Amino acid sequence: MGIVNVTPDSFSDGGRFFSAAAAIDHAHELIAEGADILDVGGESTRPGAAPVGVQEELDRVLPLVEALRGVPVSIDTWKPEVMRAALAAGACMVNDVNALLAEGALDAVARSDAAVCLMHKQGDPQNMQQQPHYQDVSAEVSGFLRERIAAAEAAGIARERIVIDPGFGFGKTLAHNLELLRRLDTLCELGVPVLAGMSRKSMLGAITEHDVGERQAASIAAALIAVQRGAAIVRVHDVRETVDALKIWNAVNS
Ligand code: 7PM
Repeated sequence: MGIVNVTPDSFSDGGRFFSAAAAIDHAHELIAEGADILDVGGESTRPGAAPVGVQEELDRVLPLVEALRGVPVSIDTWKPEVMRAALAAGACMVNDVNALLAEGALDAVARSDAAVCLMHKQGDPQNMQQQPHYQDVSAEVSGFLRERIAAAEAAGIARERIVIDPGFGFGKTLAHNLELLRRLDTLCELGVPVLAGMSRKSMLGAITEHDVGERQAASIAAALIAVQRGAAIVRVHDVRETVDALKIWNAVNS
């Protein structure tokens, strides 16, 4: 899953792709590099990110989703209105960092035939990194995602459409993130594909002491480890490099 942020404050590409034209070019580059799906986001959800209104988010993402008809696109949003509009414009997946908890979100996805990623987070971008706290982070994240799978199925979303994600960096300390990566296999026991998104995140910066622009090797390592521990999808910025790393892993495993 290649990342296409259409936001002015994206933490890792500094809004390089805020214009639709630049984002469209980048999207096609990522497909050429081997991305299987593109995650299009119009509201940054990194710690401290400023909230974005529905219309502003729609204005950012719809031109891109429409221009990418024919390309598998995931819409990275928690807003049901944005989900509905992006699905109508051709998106085939909803990537919801809020696990369809918003009013109307379950219904927006249930009415479609789209896939959905249900992600765990503790708190919101404005506060989630202040005091992350868990008794047993792996058990609590698994328990939450188990509940969200059940809620999605109860709303009529078939299990085959569901992906889950522990939400690295969303209300987790470095220790929590590492524990979740170490025990990613327990998440895989829930019986649906697992998505892992660690690309260029601060957890990697904390370990390597590199700034966001110097975290490519760490991001590739993290993606490979996630796949080795059962992840079916990795959400990355550096598609070409990650594809090559996973080709080596797959060659060893074939
Ligand atoms: C902190 C830093 C939090 C960077 C979020 C980010 C994920 C996602 C994002 C993820 C899924 C960024 C990310 N991260 N969707 N969207 N899983 N499913 O790249 O880990 O800005 S936003």
